Amino acid sequence: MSERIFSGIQPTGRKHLGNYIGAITQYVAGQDRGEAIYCVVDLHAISVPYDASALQSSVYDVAAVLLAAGLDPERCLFFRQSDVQEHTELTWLLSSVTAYGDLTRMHQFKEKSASQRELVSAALLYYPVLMAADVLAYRAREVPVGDDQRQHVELMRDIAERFNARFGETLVVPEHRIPEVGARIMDLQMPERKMSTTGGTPQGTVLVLDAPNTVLKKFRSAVTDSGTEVRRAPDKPGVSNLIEILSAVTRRTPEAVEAEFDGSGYGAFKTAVGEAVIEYLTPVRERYHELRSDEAELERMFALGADKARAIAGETLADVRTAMGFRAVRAGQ
Ligand code: AQP
Repeated sequence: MSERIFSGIQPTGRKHLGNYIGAITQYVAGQDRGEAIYCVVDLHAISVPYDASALQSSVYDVAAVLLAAGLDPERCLFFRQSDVQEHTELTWLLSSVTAYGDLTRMHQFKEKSASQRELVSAALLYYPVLMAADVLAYRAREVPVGDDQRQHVELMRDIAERFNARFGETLVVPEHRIPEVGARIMDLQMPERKMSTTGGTPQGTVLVLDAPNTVLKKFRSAVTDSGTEVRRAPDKPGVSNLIEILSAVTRRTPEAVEAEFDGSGYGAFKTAVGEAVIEYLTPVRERYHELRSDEAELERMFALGADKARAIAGETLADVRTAMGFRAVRAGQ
């Protein structure tokens, strides 16, 4: 059987270039490599303050972005996390083999809990256990993610290994797949921080659905440094990031980008990166609007996906329940 691949993405239409290069392009490529399973992780979205009345709309937004990028429900299994209740039950069962201390050490928990003003929810702490349940429910071998999710995938490996050691071989221990170029796209205004939905600057965050002139403006005002050379270096995070972006969107090596722009100065280079990104994102933006307008079709796709997902996750959950000493409860029982 071909490799099973699983990844999830949060519901928002404000997907940025980091999400696109680091994760979404890998999802599309995964369809040709193995049995690809992707889901919109709406249950993860409630770990921070959110607008309940806008949640479904955000789910449709991200679904349309993914389909516009090339996800094809005929070639992958694509569903909405909250439609498959097995994820939540498995989260609780896996929490018994998850170390509390590990959860408090997760970078994402530390950063996001520090930025919450009113409530640091237990859901924020539990986020990686739910993510482990997402992947382990499908016995996926490969998890395509950006570099910021490396620690969460390490944790889900520990959870699977501890479960198997305690209750017998039941779960597949997954591995992350992080792209060589574009695994960590940085904010254009603060290139020492990753481009981010919640933690970045608006001017330094390029959205997949930004209008072309907005994209160009953001690149033209990108922070560089006082030098003139277009080359990667630890003391040139802004220029290094732009080289990485151009390399990813034109599918060339960073060395080839450096050679092409050798001696051309930052102004011309920034404009060239902006124009290449516009060319890269325009077909996605155009397809998005068409797909987003048909919510009934998106719902139909989610319903089909959920049925297939439940069939797989239900089997795993039954095995986990049995291994842990519970009655199995399979569909129809
Ligand atoms: N800057 C980035 N460069 C490369 N990849 C990135 N990813 C996120 N930021 C970058 C990857 O995108 C996928 C989307 O995951 P998500 O929708 O669950 O969002 P997230 O991981 O929480 O990242 P965001 O969108 O930046 O939100 P914030 O910062 O608000 O948490 C993941 O595979 C991620 O690695």
